Amino acid sequence: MQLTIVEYPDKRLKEKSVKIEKFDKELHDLLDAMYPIMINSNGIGLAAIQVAYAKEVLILNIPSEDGEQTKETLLEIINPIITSKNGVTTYQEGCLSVPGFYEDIDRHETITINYQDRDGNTKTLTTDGLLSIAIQHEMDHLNGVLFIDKLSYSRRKKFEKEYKRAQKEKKRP
Ligand code: QAP
Ligand code: CO
Repeated sequence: MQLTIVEYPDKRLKEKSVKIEKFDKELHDLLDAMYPIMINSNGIGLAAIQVAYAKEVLILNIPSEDGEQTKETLLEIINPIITSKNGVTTYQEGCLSVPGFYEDIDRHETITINYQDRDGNTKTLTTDGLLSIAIQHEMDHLNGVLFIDKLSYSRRKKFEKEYKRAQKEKKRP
């Protein structure tokens, strides 16, 4: 399965993802293909829509305190729903689909989610810190929402200008 990362302003990033019903080889192949592309792109989180699969699938791999990112802490989250949330926290977010741009975004500080693992087992997770932020960021992707959609009008304008400029720069021969 050869995947590539879909980048803004590709319209596919606006698609709503659909629930996973079958926890079969096709799902496992997708999950297994998402991991290396996330790691090779220096990512800590990836939603399936970012590789053009509009399915409620996301993976997260938050580095430990010493900066090490090991597959042992990989989280595979299918069909997540937030069942409880508390507090507010701000973090300078980025996104593999919006390369080179980072902005402060407000999120819930602590969340509890219900989700399924790759075998369809139901799980509950309560978390805060970077993992909580990353889960909320990735869950937004399932609804076709990017972190730049949460910016104020003026910051969004600043983003569009900077991003277009950077894209032109990229395309230069
Ligand atoms: C989502 O983001 C996230 O611009 C995951 O040039 C964001 O992995 C989780 C990345 C904020 C927690 C907090 C971005 C890599 C990676 C770039 C990412 C880039 C290279 C973003
Ligand atoms: Co993202």
